[in-house]
Amino acid sequence: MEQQQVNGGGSWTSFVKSIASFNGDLASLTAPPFILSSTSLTEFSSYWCEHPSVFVAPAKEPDAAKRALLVLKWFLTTLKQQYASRSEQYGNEKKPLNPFLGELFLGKWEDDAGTTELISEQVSHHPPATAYAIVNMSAGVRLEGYNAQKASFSKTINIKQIGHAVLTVPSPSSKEPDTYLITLPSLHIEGLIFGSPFIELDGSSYITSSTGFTAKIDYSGKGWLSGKKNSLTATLYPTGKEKDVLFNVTGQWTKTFDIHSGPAKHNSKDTLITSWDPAQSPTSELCVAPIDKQHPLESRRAWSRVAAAIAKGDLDAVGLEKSKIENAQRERRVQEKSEGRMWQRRYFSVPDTPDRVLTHLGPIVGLAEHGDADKTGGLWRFDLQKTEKEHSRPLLSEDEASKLAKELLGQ
Ligand code: HC3
Repeated sequence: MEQQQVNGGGSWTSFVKSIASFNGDLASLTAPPFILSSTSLTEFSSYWCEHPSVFVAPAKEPDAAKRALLVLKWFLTTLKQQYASRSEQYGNEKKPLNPFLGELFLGKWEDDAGTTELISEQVSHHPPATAYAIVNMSAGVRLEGYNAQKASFSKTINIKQIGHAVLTVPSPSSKEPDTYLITLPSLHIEGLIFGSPFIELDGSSYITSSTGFTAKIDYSGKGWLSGKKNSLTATLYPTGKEKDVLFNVTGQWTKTFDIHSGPAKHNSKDTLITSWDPAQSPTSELCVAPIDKQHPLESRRAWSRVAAAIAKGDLDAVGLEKSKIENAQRERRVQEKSEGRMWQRRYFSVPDTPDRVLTHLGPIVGLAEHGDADKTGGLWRFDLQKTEKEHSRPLLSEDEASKLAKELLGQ
């Protein structure tokens, strides 16, 4: 049945028809109200660490191959949150808010793994790119990365993810930590014509390590190899020796997956090392400051009026509140240009020296030395100095905060 029109929003059928002439700009899709989310894409960076103890587990493993396996396991456990949590929560995938330049999403997890901090920042608006860092100081584990999306239409909306992530884990046998270069899977939207869009992953993604191991993950959906939706198979092998499979994984990234030693053709009860069942592994809650204590550029504070309008289903107010932010941002960019200045990113920089991780590991997984810098506004890396400066800055007074909100967000 066709979804009903709410407050002047278009019907699902007209939305689906409009997608056929889609120009690749995801932000420009005018979706019906029930598909609008009040969550900004800057929040999506938190999906990388909803099980902090799994995130830090590699730091405790002395064997390099098993450490690489734990990194693969952690990566696979993040997929459900990343790509299926909205459909599980709301019954369908939603259209997230398109972050403005400088938007921040900050939080921390406090649990058995200690404190794990999240910093997510919109580092580019044209093209849109979000950078993030997730750091657990006590375990010495750090994830940094950035991403953008390139969309196209062929039968459905297809999204290629641009960018990559780098996980740093202390090494028990060397002063230099291990680095793991992680590529991101492609995805497409299923269920569009039925009015209940959800994500399916496709193609392959890789994790390759400075310790000489590579994992290849293959994704498939219903009607393809396994016949089950959200299927995956993965192999871990010494880099360059794809046939010498040390470990393999099979299952579904939304349900359970099994990790076996050796190649899949020998899989049996005896080769099973462990299974992951998300239903048995509750996620850790991310702590975010209350809205009135947030910086005006923090996502939930900045979008609070838009979120309230979405909750009410008031599309006119959604449009009005969004355009206040967009107009203020446009004016800001014009002003910066006229003054020969650039927006200063708070936590991330584009280093002017070649990136060591990409130089060494990029070619193994098909990434160029410059990453995808041309499509993400730069090759973004977490900047510790900037972060220390940010952390030592005094909190804004109410007056300063409202002045900034007016100036940057028109509110
Ligand atoms: C494509 C997507 C925006 C991008 C989202 C990304 C790739 C962002 C980085 C995260 O780490 C992983 C991730 C998960 C979901 C991706 C979103 C799914 C849908 C959204 C489109 C812009 C909305 C398309 C409209 C709709 C609802 C009809 O499908």
